[in-house]
Amino acid sequence: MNEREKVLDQYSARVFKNRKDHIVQMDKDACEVPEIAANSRSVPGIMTSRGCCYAGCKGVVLGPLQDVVVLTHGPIGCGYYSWGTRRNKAASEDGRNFIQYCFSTDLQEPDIVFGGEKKLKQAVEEIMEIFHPACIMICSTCPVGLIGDDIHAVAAWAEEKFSIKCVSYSCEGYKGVSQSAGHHIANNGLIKKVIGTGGAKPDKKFSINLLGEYNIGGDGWETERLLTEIGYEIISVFTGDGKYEKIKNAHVANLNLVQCHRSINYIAEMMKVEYGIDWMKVNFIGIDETIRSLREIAAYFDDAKMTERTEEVIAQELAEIAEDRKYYQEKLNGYTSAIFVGGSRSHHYQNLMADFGMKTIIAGYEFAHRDDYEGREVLPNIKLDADTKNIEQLSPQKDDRYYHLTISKEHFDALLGKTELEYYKGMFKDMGNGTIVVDDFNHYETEKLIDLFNPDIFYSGIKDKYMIQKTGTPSRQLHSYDYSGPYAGFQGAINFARDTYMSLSTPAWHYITPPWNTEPILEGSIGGGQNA
Ligand code: CFM
Repeated sequence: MNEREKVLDQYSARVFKNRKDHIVQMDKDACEVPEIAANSRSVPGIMTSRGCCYAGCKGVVLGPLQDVVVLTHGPIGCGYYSWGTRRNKAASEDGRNFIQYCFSTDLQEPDIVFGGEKKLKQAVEEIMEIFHPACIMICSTCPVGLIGDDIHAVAAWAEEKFSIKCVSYSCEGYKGVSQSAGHHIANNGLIKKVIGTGGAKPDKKFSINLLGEYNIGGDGWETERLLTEIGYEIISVFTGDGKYEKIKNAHVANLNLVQCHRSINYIAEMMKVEYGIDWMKVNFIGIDETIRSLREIAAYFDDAKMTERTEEVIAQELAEIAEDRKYYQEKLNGYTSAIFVGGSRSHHYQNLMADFGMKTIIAGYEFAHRDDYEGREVLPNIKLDADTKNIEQLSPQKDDRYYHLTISKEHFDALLGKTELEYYKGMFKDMGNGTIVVDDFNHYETEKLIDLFNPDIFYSGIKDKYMIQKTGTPSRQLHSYDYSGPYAGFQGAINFARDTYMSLSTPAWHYITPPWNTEPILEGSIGGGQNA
């Protein structure tokens, strides 16, 4: 039995049937890129680490917008628990930073019975009176979808009455199988109602949008610093420390950089059709990956001065971290790691760990799709199920007002295949033989894999961090960075290495005896029914 089979062995026939396709053990000789089941419903009753559709829309994509009031239409719990749980960092020059507030309509039982639209209008009126923002976004939670409040009509009313932008999102928690559905819904709303409404004309030469960068721990700021130092003009960031006022003019940029493919690829693809803007998959997590990304951006613009400046900045940044880099390479070389995060970082951070000689032996995404594992070449083979079809698929059209091409067809074709221009290779290609990949991992699988592989450190999130530490394995959060960061770019890589080395050298872990070493283990199967 290999490790994969040992994990699955505990499952009942029904659960086994579901989970077996979500767990892959890499065997490069048999198959370079295996197939994995992803973006499908979790098994009911199993402790998954996923979030809901509302979390993906309100929390992930819209939450970081500093000049937008994001109003949760629903009971207070959804608003309260989605407030401040992600480390959205924003610095506002004029003090108008709404992300420190929690806006909710606080629906009560009578509203559920008689309808909540009145309360929603009242909330919008109050927001206008107290905060007078230029843009309000309304996000529905589960009960709103069930009772059928027409939030879109209220948004239209608000636009008319207050002459503001008001965008409504039917992102009820149950809308999809995970927060991934919410990313898609948020992308749709931004492309339909915000991007391209600012009126600016494309006239800047080295202008870019940074997509899928949410400024966790200040990563966005560090990335922006590097790009600006080279000489790029950043039109907008989606959406870390982002602004409605900037995103509405995102259509003028000459290149879209995609950091998190999972959450934002829809906007990148649609902007290509509407405005002709090419997109490039970048990764500013990891030293070698940051260098690769900067060089590929330079190759795209193909300007001698910018290419020279890119190399200057790389050399300068490398010189600044040289001593620390060497120190941590010596300290971290040979350590093994496990990494379970949402839909991008489990891949990105493998590159950063490799910079310091660490090897990832367990990896998994909560909610990524097959292309995030297997690469975008798999896209034509993905069958859309009913849950996916439930989300609106837009058919964007060319916008003649702003359509602009930056590079020639010949140059574009020459870059295809050589760079990650309009391509993402996925996680599998970077994983070694014998390593294991789990889609929509749960707590049982996490525990079992620690037992089988005994990684030196386990990166994941708050839901499993303490459970992992109880096994005597150091754990660091890669959603929030345990309040540290930034981890992006050159300086960020050193911060990450420092934090990792600190965790690995904490003597506390050696004093912990996992409970199963001293207490009798309850025997049983998982999922009920017959055993496999
Ligand atoms: Fe993209 Fe993210 Fe992630 Fe994500 Fe997230 Fe996040 Fe994440 Mo937490 S947008 S997929 S929904 S990189 S909040 S900033 S850390 S699960 S791996």
